[in-house]
Amino acid sequence: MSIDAAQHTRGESTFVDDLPESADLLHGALFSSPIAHGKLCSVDCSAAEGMDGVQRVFLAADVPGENQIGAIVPDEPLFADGEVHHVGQVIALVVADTPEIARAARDRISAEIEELEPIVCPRDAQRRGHLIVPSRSLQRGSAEQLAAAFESCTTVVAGSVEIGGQEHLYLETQAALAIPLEGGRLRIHAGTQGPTAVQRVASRVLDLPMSAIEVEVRRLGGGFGGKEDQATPWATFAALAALALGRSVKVVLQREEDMVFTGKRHPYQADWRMGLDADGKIQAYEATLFQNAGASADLSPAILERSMFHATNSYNVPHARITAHSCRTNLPPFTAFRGFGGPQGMFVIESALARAAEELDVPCEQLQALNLLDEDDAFAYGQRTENCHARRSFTEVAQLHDLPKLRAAVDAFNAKSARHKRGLAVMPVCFGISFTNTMMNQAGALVHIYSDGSVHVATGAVEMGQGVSTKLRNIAALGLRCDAQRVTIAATSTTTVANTSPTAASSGADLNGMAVQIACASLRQRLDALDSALAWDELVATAHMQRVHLSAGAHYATPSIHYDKDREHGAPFAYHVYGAAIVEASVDCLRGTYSVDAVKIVHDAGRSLAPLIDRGQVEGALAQGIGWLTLEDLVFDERGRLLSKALATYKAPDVHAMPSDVQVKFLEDVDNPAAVLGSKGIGEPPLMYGIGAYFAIREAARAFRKAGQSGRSSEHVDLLHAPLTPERLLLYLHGK
Ligand code: MTE
Ligand code: LUZ
Ligand code: MOS
Repeated sequence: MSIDAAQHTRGESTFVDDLPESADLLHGALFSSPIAHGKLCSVDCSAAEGMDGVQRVFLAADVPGENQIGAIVPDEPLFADGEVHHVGQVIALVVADTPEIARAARDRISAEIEELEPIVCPRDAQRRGHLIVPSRSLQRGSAEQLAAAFESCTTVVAGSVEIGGQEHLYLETQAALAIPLEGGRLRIHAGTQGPTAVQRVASRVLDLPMSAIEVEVRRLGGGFGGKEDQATPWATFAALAALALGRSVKVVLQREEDMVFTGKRHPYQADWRMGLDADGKIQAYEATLFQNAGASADLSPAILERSMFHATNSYNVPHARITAHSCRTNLPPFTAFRGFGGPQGMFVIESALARAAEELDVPCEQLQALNLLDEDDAFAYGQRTENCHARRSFTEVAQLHDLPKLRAAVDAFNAKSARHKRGLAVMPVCFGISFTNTMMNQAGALVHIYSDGSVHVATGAVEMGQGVSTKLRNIAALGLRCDAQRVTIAATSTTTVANTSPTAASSGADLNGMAVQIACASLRQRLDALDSALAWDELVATAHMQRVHLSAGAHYATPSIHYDKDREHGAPFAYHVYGAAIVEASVDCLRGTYSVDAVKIVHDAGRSLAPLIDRGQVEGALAQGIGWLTLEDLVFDERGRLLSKALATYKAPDVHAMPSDVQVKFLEDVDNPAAVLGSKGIGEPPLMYGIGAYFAIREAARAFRKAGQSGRSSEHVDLLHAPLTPERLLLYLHGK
């Protein structure tokens, strides 16, 4: 069980907005652009400044250092300056005695904005040359070989898809509290996955050394990638005001502000072409990805890279070319979201396979099974598979649940039923673990054993509900050979472990866990040197008496990973996670409603560090994946305004959206030499099982269309776009 579970249940766990408030606390509210693209001519703050209880209004000119927060590309001002590039871009910060006064004052600010034409479509942006970074192309085999492979194929299919974005909907909205300390220093309590990122950006904006800024994170009420980079501005606003006013300042976004101001999962568009030989083997695959990056880079270039890497999912594709454009539009900067571009890349090849299966009139799972990765197969980025469980997990899930029988049952049902149809899809997943940016794959730990035998573990890992603290505690207890109950996990702080990567890329437990293991091993060695058979508490007390150093720090850097961007070649991942899911759905074809009935998963979790937590991660990720492709419809209008900006207009998956039958089996007897104690990262990969829900529903709907076109059973109907909402499904079922 999670070490936080009891506290959470009792309502005792604290989040940023629960921290004790000092008497001098002030509150911030943000005035942002109502216009997606325009010239910012003037801002009138006089009415706001004149209000009782308003302390100050901050604008771009009030930034003491650089008005710049872009981490990968310096293209994102903290405050809009001269121009606005998306709706919700912050123009001014109001600081007042209460949150109510701050918001009322914010509502009295006005800006004169000369509207310019917004771009909302990534293809438009690409056509006009508005790219975040130069486009990239990843290739397996030469261009000539690819062309020849297409020539030799007996089946070639091609198409286009559009994939929607996704709102993170973490329960705790973006929040930060900045406290001025003596000597011009600051402490920031931030709801961030990346305390060091907040520290670095605040230092740049405030023109202070990083050592003058402490960032502390107790836990997050969910992050899901939405706080990997995008927790930074709110913390920086709070810090700026706290430094200027010498008082504590809190900034907490309301739900609608959070939905409008912050970036989400990237919408993508893609063109693809796939060639198969007479045996059904994929010989050639080509995809062009158009990533809607929004108005500034944020993490888009890294996300684009992962989309490319995962564009062939679990398949061995001998000739491939993946071209990817990161397109600058006038929407909020899209950002990390569980899967980090991988899901979009995988959705495209699954669309191609589904279409190929229709063309060949065979069940898609037959084509999938034929093309799975085996040991020592190559990915398009050059790395080869090692300890590959793609085929094993696919075969196990098929055997465990008698896939041929499930398939026959679906076909039999559809033959008899006119209005209700069923569909089935298998979704294999192969996901690389490591930050694709090799430099980021490092972590630190600091472990203290106190003289009474209790243990304090500090790392750079942020607890966001994923259970990393529980895993770290288990690793420490094993390493020290003490009872897990003696181990406490510290709040994450830049003062205990420095220069940390964000907790992301499903590698939080991997990287920080290794550092903890190393620190504990050196402590244990010191205790073992006492050569005593004493029990833990006495052993520690004795060690202290004998002046043994009972603290240890350690650093871990993932060995042997590398990637050469110029050659688009390397081995960026420490290892891959594999699995497969069978998804069954049924559709009421009169009403366009559907249900996802069953999801049966076989997943490779390695040797789990906490089996119950890993099961929860699989189920939670699955729910997010199903929601992304079926219910969650992120809608912007042509002027770049978010229409789905409340829970009344944005349908998130609830318990009813989850299949009543979810079965998760972990592969048994699997080891992983590349991660701590043989474990595997688990946070992101299972999200992609949700892709199967889309294809299962789509298959049911196609069965209905086919039945309506008597005799012409293999007639091609266009692929649907995602998400497959009931509205979209109804149009497909009854449209022309
Ligand atoms: N689980 C919960 N409950 N809350 C979260 O915010 N984030 C996910 C995943 N699982 C998340 C979660 C994402 S996007 C990642 S990258 C991983 O957890 C990060 O944690 P880990 O690296 O410790 O697995
Ligand atoms: N963040 C990042 C990530 O910076 N690089 C990655 O490769 C990554 N992958 C998944 C999630 N977050
Ligand atoms: Mo997760 S998208 O790596 O925060």
